[in-house]
Amino acid sequence: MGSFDIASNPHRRFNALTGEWLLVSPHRAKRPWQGQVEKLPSLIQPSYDEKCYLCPGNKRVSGDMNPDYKKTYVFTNDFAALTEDTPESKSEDELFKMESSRGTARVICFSPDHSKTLPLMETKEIRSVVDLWADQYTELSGSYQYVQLFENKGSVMGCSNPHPHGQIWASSFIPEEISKEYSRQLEYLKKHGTPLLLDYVNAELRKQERIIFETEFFVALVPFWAFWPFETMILPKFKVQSIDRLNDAQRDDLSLAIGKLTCRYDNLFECSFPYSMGWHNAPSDGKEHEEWQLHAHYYPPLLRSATVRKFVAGFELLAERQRDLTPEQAAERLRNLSDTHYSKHNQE
Ligand code: H2U
Ligand code: ZN
Repeated sequence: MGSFDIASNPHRRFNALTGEWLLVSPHRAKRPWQGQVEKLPSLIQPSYDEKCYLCPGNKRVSGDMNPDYKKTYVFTNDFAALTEDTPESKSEDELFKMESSRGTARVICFSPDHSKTLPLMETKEIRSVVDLWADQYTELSGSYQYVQLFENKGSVMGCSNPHPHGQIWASSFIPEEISKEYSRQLEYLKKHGTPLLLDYVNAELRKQERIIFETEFFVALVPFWAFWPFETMILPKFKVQSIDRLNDAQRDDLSLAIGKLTCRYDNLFECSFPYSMGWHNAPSDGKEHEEWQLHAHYYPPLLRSATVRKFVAGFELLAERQRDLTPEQAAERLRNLSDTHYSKHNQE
């Protein structure tokens, strides 16, 4: 038994943001990259699909017609998981606790072009999406305790349509993940007087082990406690609680960062890279939320190639989440990728 080496010995890492432990087994990841890396045929989509319910001018399942939109488009989800007019109900029974929930769900089209996913957009086109997220947050945070802005991309993530789009769910309650992050950030602020994620991003910038890239105002990194093989976060380098508070220059810079990260993701396995991503804005429950820092999480399911995904089963489902590839190895791979999309390289 020699001395402990974090790059090769099994260990547990603590997620400072959620308070959960994760098992890391780096010795198991020694094999992956010798294995064959399969390539999927690149997902070429037409700019307009007459069968797509999100394309401009097309009819949705509800019978409503989409307008001939030019940039972005928002509508109330025809199959919303939350309803605005749910009757009040609550049970405090210790074993059968429940409460009724209210909310709304919207679908947002990122582009009128059926084929233009975020990594294929110009920075100024991504900027329209950032502005839309900010406006939606402003509007919905006036009526709901929490607004979740997210994107489910790829059929492996259960996304039903390749047309570039995201969703927004606004709820009368603070959901579980947010409530965990709130407790941890509040506790940290009380102890140190500074926001947890601001101290975290500064510490990561000093270490330079998990940074993928930096822009003027933002950092993309693989968090120390990442669970998914290529999980990342986008973090601001300055104090800000929600996306609506970003100024013009910061929004432009964020659009650049989103373009770079999603492009590197596509380049990793030369495919339209699937993920679930979302913004964690401060809850809109009327509190100040000095503890909160705006951030995005990207959770991609792919492990070794476009066709090998990670499954959450066995020990991970029953006991504790686990990963093989270390966050440092994942960051190194993403750091070394190009900011030019592979489809453009291949055209040259
Ligand atoms: P996905 O990201 O899961 O594919 O979401 C697409 C959403 O679009 C889904 O939540 C909604 C579905 O309810 N939808 C409509 O609102 N109208 C339609 O005509 C089809 C799909
Ligand atoms: Zn479409």
